[in-house]
Amino acid sequence: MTYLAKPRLHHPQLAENALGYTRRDYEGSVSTLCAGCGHDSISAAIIQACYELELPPHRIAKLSGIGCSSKTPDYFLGNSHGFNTVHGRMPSVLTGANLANRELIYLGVSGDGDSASIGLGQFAHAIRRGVNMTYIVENNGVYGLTKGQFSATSDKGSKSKRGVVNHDAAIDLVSMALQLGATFVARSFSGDKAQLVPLIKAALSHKGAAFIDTISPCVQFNNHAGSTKSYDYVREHNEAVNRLDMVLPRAPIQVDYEPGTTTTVTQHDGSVLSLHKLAEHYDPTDRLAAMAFLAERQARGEVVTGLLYVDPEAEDLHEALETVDTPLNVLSDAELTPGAAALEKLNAALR
Ligand SMILES: Cc1ncc(C[n+]2csc(CCOP(=O)(O)OP(=O)(O)O)c2C)c(N)n1
Ligand code: SF4
Ligand SMILES: [Mg+2]
Repeated sequence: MTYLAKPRLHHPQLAENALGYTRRDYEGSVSTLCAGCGHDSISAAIIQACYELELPPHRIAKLSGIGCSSKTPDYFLGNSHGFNTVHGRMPSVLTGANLANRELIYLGVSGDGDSASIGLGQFAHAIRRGVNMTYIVENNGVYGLTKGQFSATSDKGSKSKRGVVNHDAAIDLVSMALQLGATFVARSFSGDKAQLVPLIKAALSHKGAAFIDTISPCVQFNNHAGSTKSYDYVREHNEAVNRLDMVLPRAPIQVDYEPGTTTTVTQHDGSVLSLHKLAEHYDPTDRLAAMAFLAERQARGEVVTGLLYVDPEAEDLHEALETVDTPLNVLSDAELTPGAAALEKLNAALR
């Protein structure tokens, strides 16, 4: 039951981060998802990432839409701000919250139905505007909550559990995010925590629109032979372009990899992304090359994962709009209502 809180007791020697919090302090209530659902692994990765980044839970705002995936914010970050919107509307509510208070760290969690069908327009505009957020789609290629209809990310030719063939072309959210101007784009797999945790950490540290498409098998409706979003299919066709290590600004940079096979990218906040190249010649700072690489591999039925693109110099929506630095909720009445003379001046400027 979603209202069942986890017991607070934990092992007295459970490790603490620099804030004195244990991993348990980043958990939420008991999950009600099906045992083995990929979404629960993504929740665990988010918990681990926030714990390792030493984020104060009260500084995080988690938002979602509707679906099994969108239920998950109940199962992590129980001490953070949360808003469960209506179906497909998470991006606009997140944009509004972000404009009102730029000091919080925004985490949007959605599903392939939520973002690629009813919320496609919302997804597109939040990404192209460069809202400072981490946007995770828990992509199972199916409407899990409503019992297994094809979603817009189901591959053409893939089969439903009952053997029905999907005749519609699939939307690839990663390619869309690249085309729309996202400044951090990654794909991962719920079954690969070693890859997913650093990607979430890097996305949370990124300034601008960071998008992670996470293939997350639905064991109930889309984990059979014929599905391209099953555990077996993704394991067999996963092609990682790089392995990421995320180094916090204050930590010494230690990289184990052979020189020549590692690229480092320093983000706005000083964090260093250390990328061990797995695909020769893959450059995660070249947007056009990334799009071409994805299209080519997709045509071969491969699932390309890793950090696909990053622009470390990205600006966000606040810079484009030249908003005030102070969150709106701490501005005084006088600052929020500058009076008739100021209004008259503004109107005159628009005539
Ligand atoms: C306006 C509206 N239309 C339709 C629905 C029914 N509905 C609920 S969840 C969902 C799809 C969820 O799919 P996805 O986002 O992929 O999440 P999953 O359950 O697969 O994680 C739909 C169509 C709804 N809740 N609201
Ligand atoms: S129906 Fe599918 S997506 Fe929903 S909880 Fe079960 S396994 Fe997960
Ligand atoms: Mg889904």
